[in-house]
Amino acid sequence: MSDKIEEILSEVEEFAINTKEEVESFRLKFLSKKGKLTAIFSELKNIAPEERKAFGQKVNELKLKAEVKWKNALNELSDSSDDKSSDLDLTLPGEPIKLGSAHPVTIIRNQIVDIFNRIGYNVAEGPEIEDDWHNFTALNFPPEHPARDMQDTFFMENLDGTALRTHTSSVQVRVMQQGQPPIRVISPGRVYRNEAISARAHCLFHQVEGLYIDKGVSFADLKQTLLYFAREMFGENSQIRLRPSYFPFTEPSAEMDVSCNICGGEGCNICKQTGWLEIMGCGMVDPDVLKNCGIDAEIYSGFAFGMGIERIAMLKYGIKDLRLFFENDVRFLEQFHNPD
Ligand code: 2NM
Repeated sequence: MSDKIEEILSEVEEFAINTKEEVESFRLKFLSKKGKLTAIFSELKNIAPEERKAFGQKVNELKLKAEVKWKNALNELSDSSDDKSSDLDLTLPGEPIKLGSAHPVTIIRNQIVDIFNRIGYNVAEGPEIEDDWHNFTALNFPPEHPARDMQDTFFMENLDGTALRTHTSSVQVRVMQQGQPPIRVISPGRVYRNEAISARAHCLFHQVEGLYIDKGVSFADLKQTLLYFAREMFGENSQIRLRPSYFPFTEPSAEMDVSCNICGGEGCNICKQTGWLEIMGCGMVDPDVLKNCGIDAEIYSGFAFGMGIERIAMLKYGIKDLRLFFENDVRFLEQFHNPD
């Protein structure tokens, strides 16, 4: 019987295991229920009682050897295959998580909203699809005004008398209709104009418009409010200047420039050698607009202003092409971060 054990032992030792398949054939040959070791264990009962102990020990040793050989082969061969689990180093730091960032229009919009929140303005929002009355008529646009033209405005094909709003003044019309002065609101939002897309124009952009109505509101209040805004937005040394202009809904109307903070007023490419950057339009709300919206123009007066968010962002960040705002190229977007 001992010869049989020796024979199996040399078989175990000589069995070459080089592949996963051979690991399994080794197990089947020696360690499985139908394997040679199970068979030799069953011989135990045929052994003379005085030899049983020694025999049992030898078979156990043999079994251990076979098991160790099998387990080592199993580990080695699964290591060198596609299962890399035993190479896993749990102490390594993780892959950094890529965080998104706010869109530059969002960053600048939030800054503008914050600046006006601090002096008592609330945010008002309204529909992007407007009726003709809120977008034009209430704001003093005469029936034949060119802004009402197909070339400038996107009209809704299926809904007569409606269009995509061309400015957020339509929101302020709604605010005036809904409540009496004092009114202090800003309305940020998307606006749409039927323009050919270029580096300087787009059919979609973002505006913030502001409105302040109360008893005795004057042009001097407008000027001081805009100076405050310019210094908060562009730095405490900023200067402003107002140039006469025209809008249907304000009288008098003006364009506001801020001193160029890139060249400090010396003249550069950005300010086209003038030392000034055009920032927004503004004016005293036309009494007819107040009347159209249910506010007594004999008692109340107000000012309004409006600016393009992309334009402010272009000036602050030095962005040269308006189209970049709408392409969502991550290489552009990931350059902008919310100020702390
Ligand atoms: C501008 C320029 C000047 C404006 C007027 C009004 C309203 F509703 F009160 F009449 N809201 N915004 C306004 C005035 C907008 O944007 C260039």
